[in-house]
Amino acid sequence: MQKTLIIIKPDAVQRRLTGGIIKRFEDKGFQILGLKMTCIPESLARQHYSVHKGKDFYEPLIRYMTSGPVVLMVLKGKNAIEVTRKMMGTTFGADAQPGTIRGDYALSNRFNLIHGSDSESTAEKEIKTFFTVTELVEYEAMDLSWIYDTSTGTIV
Ligand code: IDP
Ligand code: MG
Repeated sequence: MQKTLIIIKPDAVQRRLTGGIIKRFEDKGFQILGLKMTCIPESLARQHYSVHKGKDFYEPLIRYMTSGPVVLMVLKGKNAIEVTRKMMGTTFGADAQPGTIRGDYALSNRFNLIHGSDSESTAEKEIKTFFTVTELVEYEAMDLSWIYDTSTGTIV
């Protein structure tokens, strides 16, 4: 089972899309291990997006990510990183496939509502950056055997 960090970005919070976005991930079968609302300090935003440092969209991106509260979430599930990114849609709102979060609710190249980790190593790093150990709850999902076929001893 994989874990990933999701950020419901300031535009999504202001547009009251938080609940709808969380619902999509819950409906899919992902388990929420951590959830909180916060404002990301500028230093943390710079660190989180350091791969984009020097690009023309870096400074506006930092202003965007620090412009209001965000909702941070750690999700767990099979192939969580790839599946959540598929559910998010491609980066630019106007290009994103209908049926995805960005495809259904975004038009902007920058204000695209949501972040999701893009690899196992970044997920591990990002989860540690935004959540303390005590903020993450490992608990048994009672419906696990209906989300997946667990009858053979592996998760299918
Ligand atoms: P991702 O969020 O789909 O992984 P990245 O390429 O990692 O996309 O870019 C990080 C964020 O920076 C995007 O989600 C978007 O908010 C913003 N961004 C990326 N490319 C552009 C651009 O060309 N113009 C404006 N903003 C951009
Ligand atoms: Mg990215």
